[in-house]
Amino acid sequence: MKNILKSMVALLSILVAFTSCNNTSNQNAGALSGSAAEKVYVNPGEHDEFYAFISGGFSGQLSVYGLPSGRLFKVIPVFSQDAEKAYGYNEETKPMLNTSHGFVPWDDSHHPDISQTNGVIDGRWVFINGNNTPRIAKIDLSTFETTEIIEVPNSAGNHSSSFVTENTEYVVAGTRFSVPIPQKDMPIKDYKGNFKGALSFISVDPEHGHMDIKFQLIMPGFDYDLSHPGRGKSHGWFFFSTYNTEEASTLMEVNASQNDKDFIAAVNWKKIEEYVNNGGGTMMAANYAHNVYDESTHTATSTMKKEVLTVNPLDVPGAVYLMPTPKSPHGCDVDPTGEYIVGSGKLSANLTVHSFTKMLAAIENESFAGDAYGIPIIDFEASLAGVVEQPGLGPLHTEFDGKGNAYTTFFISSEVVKWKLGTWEVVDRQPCYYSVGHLMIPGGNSQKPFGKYVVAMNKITKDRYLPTGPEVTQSAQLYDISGDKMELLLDFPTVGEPHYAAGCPADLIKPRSKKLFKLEENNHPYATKNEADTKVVREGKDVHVYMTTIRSHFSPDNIEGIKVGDKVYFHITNLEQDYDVPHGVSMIGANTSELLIMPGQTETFVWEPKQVGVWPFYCTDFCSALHQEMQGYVRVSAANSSTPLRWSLGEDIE
Ligand code: K7E
Ligand code: CUA
Repeated sequence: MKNILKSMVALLSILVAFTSCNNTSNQNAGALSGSAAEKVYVNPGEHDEFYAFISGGFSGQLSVYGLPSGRLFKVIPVFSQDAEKAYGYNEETKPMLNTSHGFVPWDDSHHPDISQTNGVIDGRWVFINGNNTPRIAKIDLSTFETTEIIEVPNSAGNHSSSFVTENTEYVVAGTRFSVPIPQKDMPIKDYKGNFKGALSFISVDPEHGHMDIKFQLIMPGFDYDLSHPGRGKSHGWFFFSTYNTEEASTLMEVNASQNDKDFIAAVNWKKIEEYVNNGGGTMMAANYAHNVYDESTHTATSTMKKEVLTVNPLDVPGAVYLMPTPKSPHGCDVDPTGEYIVGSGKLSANLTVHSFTKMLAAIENESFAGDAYGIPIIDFEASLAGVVEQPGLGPLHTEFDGKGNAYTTFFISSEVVKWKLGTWEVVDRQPCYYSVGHLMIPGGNSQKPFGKYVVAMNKITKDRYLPTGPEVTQSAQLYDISGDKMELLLDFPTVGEPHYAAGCPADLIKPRSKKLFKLEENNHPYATKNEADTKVVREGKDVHVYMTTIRSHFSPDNIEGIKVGDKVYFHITNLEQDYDVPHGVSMIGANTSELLIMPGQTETFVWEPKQVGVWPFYCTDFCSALHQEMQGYVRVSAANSSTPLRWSLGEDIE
């Protein structure tokens, strides 16, 4: 009880500090100099130097910005339906949102990470996690489309995800919430010792990027919060921060804050991979969706997988260790050399930095301070590289500039603090407006950061923008970090709540960006490749419309013989073969979104007419001077009518 009271007092004082920091108004708001404006100004028609992929948090999506301008280019739909692009609405992409719980049209996405080769960002794919219904998505950076989503079984609150190893061997997904594995009906109070935490290593095919769960490490029932890969000298290892090593299941704000230290778990995945390749591990029954979008058929398929390989850490001696880390660490960040692992204890006054070299020595010397469920706990001092003393309040996340500096966000004191690796001295600090979460330096999670800018992503904006009612935008802030002192350059609003982001030089992605889909490579089963082949086919109550678009008409644009009670599939192929000429289509009363069809692509929407009449459809994307003429009619007759099925373009139906 005394402990509980103590923690409550500590938490209260943090809350007070938090509130007061947000009450201080933004004295520095007007302090931007002309040179700051110049640094973010991108001349009209010119391109930004960097792409930034910023997580959409509770929007479930991923937004694409340019840096330094902060201009928003695109919101890539990932885990949530997007009516603008028909994602999750058209027949082709609905399977992307299939899960073991059925169709789940929303998620909470936190941590994008760009694929790497030899520890350097390669710009091929970006991965991102769905927290709520555990999933990992892959986005192809030639099309900027979500092309694969794999559900993660035995996981809940898929938060210490999705970070890639230095050759994208794996994208790693750790569970935030421990759960019964396998799931079963049991009393919540029996959590301790019975619930487990799954850390999933999802292999990525080096050529096609196809994802597959290679193995799941079944760990003690802690909360696995953040993770990062080892790199360089620590390549082959993965680090996960934990909290709730108390294994509490209620009043967590108090009960999960009892232990003075929680852990950073160090996992030697190379060792486990070897064990698994030699037949180790236990195949366990499971049920999870694997959804793949095929660019040639422009269609996604969903397959339910029925088993997953699990590994008990005790079966692979020398593979897993626990490094004590003060006060419920959140961020778990590895520097570009792979030597330092930074643990950000949310309730700690100091930042704790572990040394990979010292960790190996401690393992060698067996400098252990006991074990947790048989997993050795390394002596705190033995792996400790150093401590950044009292840098701020409420540390969350750290990024690196590749020049020996680290940048840590402090949620409570609302600032970014720059400090030196090795000497642990604080060298600069800049306020954030307000309550910063993650930060991002392009390439910051790799061996080669591009240390020119840091983007801070804020939870609260208060007075920074014109008010928009009770709901105000979340926001990012851009700082120039090329000099000794950070300089605030720009605020820009974000879509949803930004958690992490990933950035890279534009030149990595720009030359590979696809301009159109080749019509001759379109293998959609309902593709229509020229107007002569357009038709309408009735199969019982299902009617398939094979339709094409080209500036500025639909073919056919008059259809008769549809009846109330029919299910009409509009399969529309955009015949255009020019860059940036999509056509849209929408049908009155359709219980779905429009389609937005890229050149050479086929998409399908379903319309179930409920009322007799003559109903128009039209193009929704202003595609030409005669866009407004791009329209057509469908005649809907009574269910028992004998109106013949007919279709036409440019002639009257007799
Ligand atoms: Cu927002 Cu990475 Cu989900 Cu910290 S987490 S802020
Ligand atoms: Cu086609 Cu507007």
